[in-house]
Amino acid sequence: MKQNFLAAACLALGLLSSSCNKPVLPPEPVLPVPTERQLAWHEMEQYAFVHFTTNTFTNKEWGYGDENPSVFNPTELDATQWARVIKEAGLKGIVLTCKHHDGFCLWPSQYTEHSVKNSPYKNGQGDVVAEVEKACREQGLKFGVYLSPWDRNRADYGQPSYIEYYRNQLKELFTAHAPIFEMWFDGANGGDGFYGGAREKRSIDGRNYYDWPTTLAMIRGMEPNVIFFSDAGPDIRWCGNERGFVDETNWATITPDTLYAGKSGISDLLQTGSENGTHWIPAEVDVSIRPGWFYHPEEDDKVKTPEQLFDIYLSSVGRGANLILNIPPDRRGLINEIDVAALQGWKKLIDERLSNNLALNKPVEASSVRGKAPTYTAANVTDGNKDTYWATNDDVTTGSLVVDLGSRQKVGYVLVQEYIRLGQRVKAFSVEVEKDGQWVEVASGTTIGYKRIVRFAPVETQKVRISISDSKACPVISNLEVY
Ligand code: FUL
Repeated sequence: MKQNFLAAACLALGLLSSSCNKPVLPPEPVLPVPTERQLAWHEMEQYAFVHFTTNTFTNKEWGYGDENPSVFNPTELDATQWARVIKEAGLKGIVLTCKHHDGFCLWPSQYTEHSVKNSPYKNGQGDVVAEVEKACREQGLKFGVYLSPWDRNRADYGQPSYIEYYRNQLKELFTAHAPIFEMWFDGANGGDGFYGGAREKRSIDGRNYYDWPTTLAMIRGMEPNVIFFSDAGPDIRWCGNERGFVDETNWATITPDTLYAGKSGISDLLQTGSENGTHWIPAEVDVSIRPGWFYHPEEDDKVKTPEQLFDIYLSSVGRGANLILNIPPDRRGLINEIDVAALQGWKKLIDERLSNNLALNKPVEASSVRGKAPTYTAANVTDGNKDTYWATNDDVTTGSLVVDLGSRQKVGYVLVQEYIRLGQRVKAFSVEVEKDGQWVEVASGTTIGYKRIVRFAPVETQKVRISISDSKACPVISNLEVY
């Protein structure tokens, strides 16, 4: 009687093997692993970038810094429209260019005259940063800031006093608009600029001039959960291109030293990360819905189509990166109707193709289960719970999962996720479908990471198998979806 009770308790707890002799401990993490704030960032998956400043009115991409603030005159600016369109597209936040390279500030900073306060916008009484933040809060979107380190307007750019100016502005933003989920540090620096009338080329030693460690510590003190973006992290990295993809092989791990070395091939490295990188610094894919980052009327016929945006989704979110999709408001201060239509079409494609998970709550069989313990059972991958996972014994670094869809279904996508709290592991996998009693390979890949979506020519099948053929340690899979 007592033994039966013990066995039942063991099974209920799920922590012991079916023989109930010894506890089956979870796999040891494969280091490095993400921080809590990085995990929260991974789960956002996609958000918007909004580029808007005097460039919108002067039709430039990089303002020189000598623009008269009077050119900034959006007559119908409606931040609520931005936030609504962005939310309806399925994006989870907005990162706003509070100041681009021209130095013009979208808020009435007390430290400069080069801002909205000297523009016709709301007769100098407007504050675009505050309006966008408020609209984000109302729509349940997160808010992030871009503040260009390179400032082509400031006379003292290149001097120590500019660093103080830059930090003062960060204090203004982080004090008035907390919580801020992401801070974008742009590495661009073209050298020449207005610089208070000097109109010259200035070169700075980017690695030392900004004294980033002090600046980041200051911000972290104000906003402990902020995610810092820069080419090299520290929290998230640039993906190495502005065309909307990371490599099919995408490690969230990388060694920051290799990024600072300034050698050729850095873009390739940023696109793949490194299998044995020392830090968890996942990639963010930044791309614009239009050719430029700012609105230009002549690009109205070059807005990406819903299909192009869907491809970008698969090559960013579908490869374990996050997507920051730039949507630049036009001169009225509205997201243009053409962009709105493209976003709506894109959302429709995602909903049509990736919202009816045929594998949800369907039975799964695994090649083996860690210690034969229910805690690590195969069914954890289809239970819709991201906190449960299937794992194998430590000495098993290959394995497969077969999901039975219950009846023949037309399938064309498989979505897989590793339980990244225990590190990124998988190096090679394949997807097969059962056809006339045989397994037929329809796709294969390398890394999985936070999320991997593979697309293949649609096929009818009742059973789908995912096989892991190479992994840094025992595979730990939290989710498997089929569409
Ligand atoms: C680049 C900048 O130079 C572009 O203007 C844009 O802001 C892009 C997101 O980053 O480095």
